Amino acid sequence: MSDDDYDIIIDINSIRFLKKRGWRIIYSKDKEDEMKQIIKFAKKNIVSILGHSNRGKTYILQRLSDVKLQSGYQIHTKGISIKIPEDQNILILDTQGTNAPLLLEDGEEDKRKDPNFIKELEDINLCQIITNYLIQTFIIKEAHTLICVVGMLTSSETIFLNKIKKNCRDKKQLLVIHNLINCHSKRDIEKYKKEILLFLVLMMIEMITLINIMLN
Ligand SMILES: Nc1nc2c(ncn2[C@@H]2O[C@H](COP(=O)(O)OP(=O)(O)O)[C@@H](O)[C@H]2O)c(=O)[nH]1
Ligand SMILES: [Mg+2]
Repeated sequence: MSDDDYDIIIDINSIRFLKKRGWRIIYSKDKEDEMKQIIKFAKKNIVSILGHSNRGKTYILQRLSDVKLQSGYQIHTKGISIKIPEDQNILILDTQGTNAPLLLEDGEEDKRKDPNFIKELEDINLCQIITNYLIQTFIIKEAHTLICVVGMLTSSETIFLNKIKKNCRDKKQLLVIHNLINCHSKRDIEKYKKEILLFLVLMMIEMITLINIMLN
């Protein structure tokens, strides 16, 4: 199971479960004491990753760090999942990712078609948005190296990147990976090139405006 790949999992599912059953912290069985010591004393370089679900975050972490982490469309990384590779001075924080399907409890799935449940679904969705916001804020603050994975730069990904850009003020290494797993044709790639150009132009305009404001 993919959970077994990580040393510690902080199972931040949704704030709506916080009061009911709390958030579980799962340690790998044979390493619990060792892990507590490492977290306490080691000054590791924190490498973390953010992005929508199924953008290849876990896959990329595995390829970059060469540690075993299973990825897959049906494998969902929990909350903040931590891996401390033995022979590297890094601590990897993998994250569940935004835009994931709603986390429903037993019985709620059957109520989906009930029109009265729609209001509840809105609240459940809001809880999940707030939870993701909490995770993002924590990761942006704590990571020394932050990797952001985007796909075809959808509007929500553009908003997400802008938010990261605004919040990464301290000396942080920021890497943006455009993982084009869903780009299948030449036409897709051409379209993507135009979108990225537009994004860069908008960024330049924003920077020039900022410089102007600072100079005046
Ligand atoms: N070959 C290949 N597969 C990828 C790449 N990025 C993601 N995948 C696959 O896409 C699926 C979702 O990736 P995953 O890392 O689990 O997404 P996450 O939810 O963002 O962590 C997995 O089956 C990955 O193996 C890539 O760059 N190349
Ligand atoms: Mg993952």
